[in-house]
Amino acid sequence: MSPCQRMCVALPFLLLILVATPGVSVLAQTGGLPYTPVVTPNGATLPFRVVDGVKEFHLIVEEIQHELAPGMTIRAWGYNGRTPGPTIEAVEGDRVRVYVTNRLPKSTAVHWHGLILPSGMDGVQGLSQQGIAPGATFKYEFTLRQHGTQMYHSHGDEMVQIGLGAMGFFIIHPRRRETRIDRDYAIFVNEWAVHPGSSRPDPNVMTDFDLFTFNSRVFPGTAPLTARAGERVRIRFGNVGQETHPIHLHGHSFRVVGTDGGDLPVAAQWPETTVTIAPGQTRDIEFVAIEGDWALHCHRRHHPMNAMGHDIPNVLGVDQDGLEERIQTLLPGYMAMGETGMEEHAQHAGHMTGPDNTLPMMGGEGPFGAIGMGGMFTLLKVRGRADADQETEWYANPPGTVAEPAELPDYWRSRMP
Ligand SMILES: [Cu+2]
Repeated sequence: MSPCQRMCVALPFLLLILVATPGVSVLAQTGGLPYTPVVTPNGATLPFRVVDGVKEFHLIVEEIQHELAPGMTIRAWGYNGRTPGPTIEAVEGDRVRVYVTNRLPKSTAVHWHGLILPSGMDGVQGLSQQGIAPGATFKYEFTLRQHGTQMYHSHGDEMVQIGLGAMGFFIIHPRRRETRIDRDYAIFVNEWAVHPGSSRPDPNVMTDFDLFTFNSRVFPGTAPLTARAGERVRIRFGNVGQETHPIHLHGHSFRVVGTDGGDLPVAAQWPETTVTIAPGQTRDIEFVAIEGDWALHCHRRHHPMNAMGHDIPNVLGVDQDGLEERIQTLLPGYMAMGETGMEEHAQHAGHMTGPDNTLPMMGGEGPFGAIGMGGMFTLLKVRGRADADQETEWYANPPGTVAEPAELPDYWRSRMP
């Protein structure tokens, strides 16, 4: 048994002792917080202050310049300078007060999605409250009567305001957790229509989106998730977009451990390698991290792609010999591509120029060449103790564990058609 495996076996017992010992809580292990703080990759956590026992937050909804990846910035609407807005974290039983200041040119309201609260605090403009006029500040206050991965988003002219990025996580930790989470991540899945050469997301698009994001970033602009081998990792996914996103993690079998309704009892958790997050849902997954560099991506084939034009003719298998020169007399710089697939786009991305403020379909270099991905794609980088601080490097595969060119054995060669 490796030291790491021994640790994994011993850890639950240690935790049991800690949890079962009066006066000792998980509090002691997390620097004063009764939970492992959530990390929102490419995002932030909303600071709070405590006033007479109430956790007080301030959200400012406003127009922002948001970078999807180096080379492309959009004019979005977000909270406190970002989309998704900063993650709100609190604990079941907390009383929270959230001031919301509207710096949009239009009235808004903030809906606390999935929260159990008084009807008048639900944040639906016109139904539960007056709209927050431009320049005005409203106060929301309620007690958290549940735990789970919840969300907040605009509920005034939703199609436009959410379509431009007005969303964030509202994560409520349970008072006590039986199993410690070592790494806790939160990722919004979303899709955008930003037409080539423009910077304003088009909220009128219903189905034909061209950019697909994790926390409003596209690969290679997505921050990797990191962990040590053997650690228990939770990833929370949220979706207030238009599409479902089946998110697939390589190299692991995870358990779906929570929904918007809170943590699932152990007997109700189910193993998966892909979890689908529909609009309006959140899903939490957990797994024990295994060493390596692993892909985490949406499994809809167009979603790990950038600026995907869907109206192009299919030239797969079409002989384009001599075509390039002929078309270049009309369109200088034309390149005949797609005859054997799309992957050459990744190679051409470096020297071809597209419209301003538009990303190539895919990009990102791996240790063995171009990765050929964009959009909803990121990396889970897991390292053992020996490589503790090397998650910025590529994983050093142990000798003999990388697929490589090989001599085909006679047995198979003789049976080749
Ligand atoms: Cu997707």
